[in-house]
Amino acid sequence: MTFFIMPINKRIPWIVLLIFSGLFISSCSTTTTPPERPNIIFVFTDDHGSHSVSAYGSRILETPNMDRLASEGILFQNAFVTNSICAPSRGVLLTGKHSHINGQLTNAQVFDGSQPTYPKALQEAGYKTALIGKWHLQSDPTGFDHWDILPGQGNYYNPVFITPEGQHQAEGYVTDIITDKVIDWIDSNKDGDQPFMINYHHKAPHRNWKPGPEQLGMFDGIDLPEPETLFSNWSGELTGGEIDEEALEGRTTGVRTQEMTLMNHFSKAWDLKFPPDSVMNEPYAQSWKNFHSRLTESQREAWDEVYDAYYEEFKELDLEGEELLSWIYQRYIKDYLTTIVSVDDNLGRLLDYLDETGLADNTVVVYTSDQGFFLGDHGWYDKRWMYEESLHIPLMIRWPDGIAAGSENSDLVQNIDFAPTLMDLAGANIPDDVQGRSLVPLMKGETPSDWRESIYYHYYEYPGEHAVPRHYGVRTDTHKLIYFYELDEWELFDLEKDPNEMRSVYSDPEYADVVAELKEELIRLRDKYDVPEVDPV
Ligand code: SGN
Ligand code: CA
Repeated sequence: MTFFIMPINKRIPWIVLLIFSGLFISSCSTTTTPPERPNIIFVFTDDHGSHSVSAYGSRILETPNMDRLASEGILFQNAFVTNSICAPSRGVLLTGKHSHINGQLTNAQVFDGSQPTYPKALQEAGYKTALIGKWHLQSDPTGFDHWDILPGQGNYYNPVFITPEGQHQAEGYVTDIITDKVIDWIDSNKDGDQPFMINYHHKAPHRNWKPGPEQLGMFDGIDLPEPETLFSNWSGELTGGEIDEEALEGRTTGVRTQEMTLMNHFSKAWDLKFPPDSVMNEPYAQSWKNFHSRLTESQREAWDEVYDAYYEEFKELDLEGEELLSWIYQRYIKDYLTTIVSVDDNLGRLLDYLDETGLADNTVVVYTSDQGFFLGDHGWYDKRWMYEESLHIPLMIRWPDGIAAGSENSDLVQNIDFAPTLMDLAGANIPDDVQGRSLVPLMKGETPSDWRESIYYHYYEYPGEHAVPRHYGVRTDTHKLIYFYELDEWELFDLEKDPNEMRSVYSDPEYADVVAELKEELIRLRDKYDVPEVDPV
């Protein structure tokens, strides 16, 4: 990897130019009548905020292979989840139904794998199906001819995998290993008489963001741009707990009481990865020690060389307040981005493999994530909120035989649409009770005239890690109304005037009509999606 930077000024964002080495193969594709049964590769990352993808205008990273996928296919500008947390998002992916229907409301439940899912529908339609990587649904996968999954959250280094035959441990970095397994499986199944569909599920970029051996230290000596809202200070984390009531006017209790600030809820052990001996009394110390001791000797040497230096810098600088937050942000975002660099490199490896084998033209490659993520926005990490950073997901789809290169779509699409889309591509029957809609017409630039004009969202995991209160809401192209129902508190955002959602205008008389309209729309959506009156958790 080579990259150059042009620093301008510490407070004005830096321009960062990352030039990635490696082949950049462009293919000229034309729209032709699609063959009936394409192969499908569903690339699914864990917690990938789209503001770290250059095709979405990221200011902090170049992702050449993701960009290649977008420029050779279609990029969806307005793709969202229904419930911004892992297992629920996977339940939605499999079923095409909201959490209250598929039963996966939080990460705590065991997924009911006996219900209809798209992998089963594809199997019935004659597809060979496989799942490799993160699963997180506690029950064994159903609907897959082959599966090889990480237990729970899995490990970045030397990960254990579970298959129907039992467990095995691989040596190396998880993103490389998962990709090797995916390419191997495709290679052994590409010449059969069945089309294939594979779920290629990464662990990255999930917390606690461990760089692979090739990415260790790759952003050293560079200052990455800070998000505009890094110093929101909504829980008084920069002012000794004192909250600026005026700045928070109209905001609900949850933003003050959440536990996801880089300043106060970032572990020196687990998140900053200080040497295990230096953080024995810190939260997560044991998990951190466990990780450190699972590295091979050469992995540990390479790791310690880089991370010991960060710890020394931390001690030497002895920062406080905003300067300390800036320092933590740099450490956080660099670790986070290194994991994405590896995802991007491995995506390139897969795309090259598809080119070399002649599979590229009639293989649909979908790239998306189980939810978005706060990348220091509002001083936070994690997800869960209906706010843009965690609600929005990257979504790019390439299919040279079926999608015109360079397409873009800005309709409101949601993860309930994945299952019906994949069923549609495979020529499988889409059951009437599936709540999403196929994206295939949108992929061809033919949005149906009755396409949705608003989306429904509902987050349930409270009490829970990071203390985000339960809420549901509606988002249109221009506004978002959120109801924190256990607190009986509302927020309304004007997304055109306030894209960072800094100020709720719920009580502003000028927005009374918008509030009334959106409340009506929320009732309509809850009715349409059969949401029970009483909260199902
Ligand atoms: C872990 C993380 C949390 C994260 C949840 C859910 N803590 O518990 O920060 O919110 O996963 O993430 S960690 O100490 O284990 O890193 S999810 O993507 O699986 O829903
Ligand atoms: Ca996730």
